Amino acid sequence: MLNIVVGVALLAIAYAEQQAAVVYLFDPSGKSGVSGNVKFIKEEKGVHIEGEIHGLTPGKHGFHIHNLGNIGPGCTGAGPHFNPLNKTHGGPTDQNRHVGDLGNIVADASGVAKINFIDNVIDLEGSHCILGRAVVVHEKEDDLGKGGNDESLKTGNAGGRLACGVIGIL
Ligand SMILES: [Cu+2]
Ligand SMILES: [Zn+2]
Repeated sequence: MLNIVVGVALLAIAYAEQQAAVVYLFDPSGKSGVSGNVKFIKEEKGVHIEGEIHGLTPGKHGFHIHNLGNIGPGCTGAGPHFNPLNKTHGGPTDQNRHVGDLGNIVADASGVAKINFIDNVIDLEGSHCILGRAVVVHEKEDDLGKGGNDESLKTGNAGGRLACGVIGIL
């Protein structure tokens, strides 16, 4: 009996502590036609990122958390990559990366990118918290800081911003 009570109590705590966030991405300027939904679910190994983006050209597109949840003026209002540790731009598995550097998503021949991976640098609380910031999908491939020029170490040369959205509590 005590086992059951303790078990139920632990389950309740686990449930209450599960954190999740969601973002709807679109182009505020209406030009790109790119849109989608992404969820962020905190798990033991990190933050599980899952979703789907439509309307892309086939291939790789830079996918980042940008600093500000300000998309009223368009996706440029989101500012630079979320970088609380003041590092240079990199890929998701690099030691030297912005907290917001989530690498590339890959669109198939019909322009759909299915997203499903875990990142253990972003968080839904604390100093790496992404809540209220913006997700941005870019025109081009992110070179992950290996492009050999200054811009590569800032933005990965990922080009224009096709869609963005503010990350909200789910
Ligand atoms: Cu970006
Ligand atoms: Zn970056």
